[in-house]
Amino acid sequence: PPLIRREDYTPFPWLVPQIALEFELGIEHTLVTSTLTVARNAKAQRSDTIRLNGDGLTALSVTVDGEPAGDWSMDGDDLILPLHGEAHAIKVVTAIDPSANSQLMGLYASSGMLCTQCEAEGFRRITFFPDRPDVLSTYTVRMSGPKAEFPILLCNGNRVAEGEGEGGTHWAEWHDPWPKPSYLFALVAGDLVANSGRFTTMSGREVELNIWVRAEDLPRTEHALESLKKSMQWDEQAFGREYDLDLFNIVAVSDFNMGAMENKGLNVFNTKYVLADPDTATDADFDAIEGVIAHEYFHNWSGNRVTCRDWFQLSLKEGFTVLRDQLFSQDMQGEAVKRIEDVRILRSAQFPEDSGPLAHPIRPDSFREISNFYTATVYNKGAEVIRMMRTMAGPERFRAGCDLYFERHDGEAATCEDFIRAMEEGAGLDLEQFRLWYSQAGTPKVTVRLEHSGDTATLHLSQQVPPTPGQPDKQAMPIPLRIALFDRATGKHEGEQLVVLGKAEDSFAFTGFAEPPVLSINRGYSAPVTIERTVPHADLVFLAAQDDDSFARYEAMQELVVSHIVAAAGDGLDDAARAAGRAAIRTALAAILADAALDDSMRGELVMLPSQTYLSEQMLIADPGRIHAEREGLKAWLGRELESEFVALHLRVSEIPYGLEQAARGARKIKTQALVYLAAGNPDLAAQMAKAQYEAADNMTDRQGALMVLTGLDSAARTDKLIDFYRRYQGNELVIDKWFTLQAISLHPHAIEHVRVLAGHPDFTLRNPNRVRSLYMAFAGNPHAFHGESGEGYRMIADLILALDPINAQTAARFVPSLGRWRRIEPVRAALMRQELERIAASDRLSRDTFEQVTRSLG
Ligand code: HT7
Ligand code: ZN
Repeated sequence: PPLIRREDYTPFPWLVPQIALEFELGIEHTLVTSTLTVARNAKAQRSDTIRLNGDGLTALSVTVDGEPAGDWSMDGDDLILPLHGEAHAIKVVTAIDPSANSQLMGLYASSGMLCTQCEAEGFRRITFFPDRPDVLSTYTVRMSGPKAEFPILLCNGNRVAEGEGEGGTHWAEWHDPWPKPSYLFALVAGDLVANSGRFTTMSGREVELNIWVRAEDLPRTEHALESLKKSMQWDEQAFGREYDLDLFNIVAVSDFNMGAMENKGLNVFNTKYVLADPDTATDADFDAIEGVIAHEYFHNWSGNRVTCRDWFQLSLKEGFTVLRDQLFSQDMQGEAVKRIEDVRILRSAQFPEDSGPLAHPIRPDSFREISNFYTATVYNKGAEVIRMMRTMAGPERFRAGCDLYFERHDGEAATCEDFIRAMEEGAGLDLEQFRLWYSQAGTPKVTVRLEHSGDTATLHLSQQVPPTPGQPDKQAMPIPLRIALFDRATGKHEGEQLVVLGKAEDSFAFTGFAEPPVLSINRGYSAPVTIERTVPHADLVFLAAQDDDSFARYEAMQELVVSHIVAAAGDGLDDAARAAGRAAIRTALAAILADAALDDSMRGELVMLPSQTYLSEQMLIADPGRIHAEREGLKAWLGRELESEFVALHLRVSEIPYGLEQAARGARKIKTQALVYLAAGNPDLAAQMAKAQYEAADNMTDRQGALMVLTGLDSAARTDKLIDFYRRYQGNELVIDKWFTLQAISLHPHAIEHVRVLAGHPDFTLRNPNRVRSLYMAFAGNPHAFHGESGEGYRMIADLILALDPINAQTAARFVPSLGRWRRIEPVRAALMRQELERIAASDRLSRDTFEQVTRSLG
């Protein structure tokens, strides 16, 4: 497959101002007639041919200006048509079989309905078209089909006409007034019902809102509808962005490659991000639904009204929209906890990407398959980069920059550079050097030393941006660090400051400190970097107990644990050092458990041990077995040391009745955390308590939490409750996904055998991405099972990739990074991982998706 380079971008020689599409719908046979109005693009180089992208299509007929075209040809999958005039009408007919589309890109069938996924390059699986985001057209769509099978016919924009046809068919015509690229096209036909609502926009437009689902799912749609209303309201108030159609439809489908899709006026969602009620969805599910609904809604401006010029600019819409959804969720769910959760995701998903063979800048320079670049780097690091601009400018000036960007580029296909320029002008920032954040990959490491002499504290900072594939040498980047210097005696500081480290090394002096202060740095996680410093345990215990920045408090606790486990799993610790490290962690944890001023939700964050992935990231070469043993050993020791505190905590929060308010949600979170420590320290006691929690549960958060703990233990209640859970929820796809996941992530020593058996379960199928992820993605993230010494875990994932690739290449390729980390793993396991990658690479029928990921991982 060819390498596509950012620097090779050229505008398309033809404009396509209008497209009329006609669909004669059938699950196995759909006929598509597409009529394009094309005109020469004065801003591009003249060409006397037009390239219409296709993917697996056959043209049944091609006409130009009403005459059959005899001179078209195929170049690979693309249709090439000679065109000599200034403007033409091109008509192409194609036939497709949605039921055979297991890739879930283009038009496909899911549970008896038809739906589309066109981003990034799915439209070319429906009809021949210049399938690139800088070709914007106005769409008119007519669809017809059997009414009994497809009573509901939906498309982008507004329905302008409908009627009955012959032989039990009906039809509808839709028009979208907003020009859009083909990736935002959507069509849905099926037997659906809606939970409907209304929203009045700030200028008084009445918008009809619909959440479309299968009839049996209707009772679980209220939260999605409310989330949509909140998102619409928030975008008006926080960004001044108003909705621009009279209708906003969301459709939930069970078979979906990603979370959701922002098609203009017709968002298509994975059911996982729509359906919720307390019995079937956890608090985390409720929050994720609110966040994803917001994300897709916010795309209406950051993505749809202003779209991307080419796919290298993906972070322009994704990074920005993730930041917008994070700010929204901070406002809805609480700023401190949400920030910690977002940083945890960044560290566990993006940091490994940035330090491995698949590292790429947030604006990549080249790709073979764009689907491989919907990554945590483009999304989450992209959001962090824009967040840094906000931190440097302050919220008001940042808003002015956003306003200018939307105003200047409305209706255009823009670039990251356009965004940066709007920020420079609108927010008054100099971003010359900051542009490096768009072009350099790798997580910068900032080394910190605080020196004290006389009444001056001097902060010495240096930065190092590590080499990444294709980028051996890096330049220093501007790194905004929010800091505070605490007086040890009073526990107070004189105000937070922002220092921007713009050079390889720099020093910053602060006066008025008779005694050495305690440094709190990168508060709120103001820059996506790692901080390296030698700091006494006592300072970290101090910050964990009393930093007034919640994130910094969490960070101090993490640093305390990370430094201990990394030392223990690396060179090893002597008894005295181990005892001192553990004692410091115990002191800090006990203070957190005892702190009556803390809300339980924040307590739940503070007591969470760093993940194995994050711990591995801290080591040049990681031994997963040793890290796992040290982490579990520490957890068990803390569970025993603080057993009575955890039992008392569990008892206290168990008294709080189910509710959606913060206090009750916090109670549910810390309840299971307490069980997790107890399960490590005193498994018999924890098994009893988890069983009781499961039996008393009147909501999924408590029930799933209890079952998660039980699944990791060898107790009689384990099998009992797993059977009960399955029976209780049999037929509910999303909850059965949880059942698969709980067993795949389990700490049980036989987890790998359980996964093997579950792969043969009648409910398991490779055709549903949620089900595949629920078993195998969960397993690949289970360190002790996946990294088992025999290499069986690696074999299992390689087998999965090979089996899934022909069915769903996008989903298969997403499993490759778990094996691609081999260079950072101890040599015996590394050889086994590499061997599996080579076995995959040896297949001669790999998809472009998997081929690219495997080659990069081995390269
Ligand atoms: N913009 C959407 C991306 C997406 C996607 C990409 C590739 C293949 C399938 C897909 N489904 C959705 C989702 C988003 O970021 O909002
Ligand atoms: Zn998005």
